[in-house]
Amino acid sequence: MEPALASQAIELPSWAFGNSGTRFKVFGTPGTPRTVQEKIADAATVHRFTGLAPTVALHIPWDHVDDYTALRRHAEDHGVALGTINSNTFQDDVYKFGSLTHVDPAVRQQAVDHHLACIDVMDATGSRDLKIWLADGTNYPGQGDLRGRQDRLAESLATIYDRLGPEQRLVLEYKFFEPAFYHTDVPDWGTSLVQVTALGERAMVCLDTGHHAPGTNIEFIVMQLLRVGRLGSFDFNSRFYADDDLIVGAADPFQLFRILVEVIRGGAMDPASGVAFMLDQCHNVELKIPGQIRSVLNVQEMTAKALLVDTDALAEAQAAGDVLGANGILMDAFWTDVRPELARWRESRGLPADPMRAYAESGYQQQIEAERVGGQQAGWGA
Ligand code: PSV
Ligand code: MN
Ligand code: MN
Repeated sequence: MEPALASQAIELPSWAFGNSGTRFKVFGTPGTPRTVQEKIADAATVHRFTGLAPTVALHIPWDHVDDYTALRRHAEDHGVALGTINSNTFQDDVYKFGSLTHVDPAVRQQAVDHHLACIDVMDATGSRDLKIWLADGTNYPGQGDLRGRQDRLAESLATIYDRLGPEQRLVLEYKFFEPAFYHTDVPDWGTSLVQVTALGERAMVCLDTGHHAPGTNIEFIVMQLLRVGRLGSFDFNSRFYADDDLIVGAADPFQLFRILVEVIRGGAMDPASGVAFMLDQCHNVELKIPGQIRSVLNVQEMTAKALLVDTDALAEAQAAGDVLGANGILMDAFWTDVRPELARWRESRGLPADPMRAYAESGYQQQIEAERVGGQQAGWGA
C-alpha cells in the first residue's frame, strides 16, 4: 500500500459519542458515555481497532472539566491526544441575535471572552486549533445590517486571533444556512477566506462537507483553498438533504473520492501541510463506536482509491484533450476494490483485518452497556 496511508490521521469529535437526535427526538443508546473521560475512552477504542484516529476534538462547554491538564493525561493514558477545541456561542439566550457579530458590545465581549477561555483550554490540552462555527445570522430581510455585522465580526475575530500562541491557529467554519434562514454571517468559503486572510497567516478555513447547497462542487473549493494555502481543516460527514451529519462516505462515496483526489493533488496528505481531517457527525440511531469505526474506514478506503489514480497518464490524457480517456483513468481508480489489500495491510501493522468485526467480537460494547447507566446527550438540549 501507499506509504501516505501510514500517516493518515482522522480526528474524532467527542460529541459523536454522546446521544444526539433531531428536534423531534433524542434516542438513548445503551453504553453512552456519562463523562468526557468516557467519551475519550470510546474514541481511544476507535483508534485501537483502526490505527486511524489518534486525536479527539473537544467542545466547550459541553466537555468542560476543572482540570484540563489532567484530562490531557487521561487521553494520553488511553493512547490518544486532545485535538481541536470547538467554541460554543449558540446555546445561550444572550446570543439570540448573534454573538461575535452582535450589535451590543457587551454581548460581543461575552462571546469574545468565551473564545479567550477556549484558548486557555488549548494551552492546557496542547491543542493547536481553535475552531469557530457561528450560528449568527438573521431570519428576515431588514432584521440586521449585513455590513455592520460583518465589520463587527472582523473586529471580534481580530481580538481572539491576537490572543493565540505562536503555534496555535484559528479555523473559521462556514455554513450556508441554519439556524438562521435568511442570512448567515459566515455562509460560504469566500466569506470565511476574506475574514481569515485579514487576520494573519495562522487563520484558516474549515470546510464541513455538509455545509453546502446541494450540487455544490466541493472538491473545487478544496482545490482552491489548498491552492492559496488556507485550508485549515475538514469536518467530514455526509448528507442527503441539509446538514445531516451522517457517516462520511455513506451518502456519496464518489464525492468523498473526488475530494480526496484534490487533497492528494494539493499536497494535503503530507502531515506537514497542517490540514486537519476531522469528523463532525452524530449517530442518532446506530451504535456510536462502530459508527465512528465505519467512518474512519470509509475515509481510508476512499483515500486508498484516490492514491491509485495514475496521475501521469491522467495529465497526458488531459493535455491531449482525451476527455473520455481522462475520465476513464479517474473511474478506474474509483472502481478498484481496495478492501482486500487494505485488510492485509492492516494485519501487517498489527491491526485487525476487519475492525468492525473485531470490535463486535471484542466485548467492549457489552461491557460499557453493563457499566454505564444514564449516558449524556451530545450537547444539544443537554
Ligand atoms: C452546526 O452546524 C455544527 O454541526 C457545525 O458543523 C460545527 O462544526 C458543529 O456543529 C459543532 O459545533
Ligand atoms: Mn462542522
Ligand atoms: Mn454542521
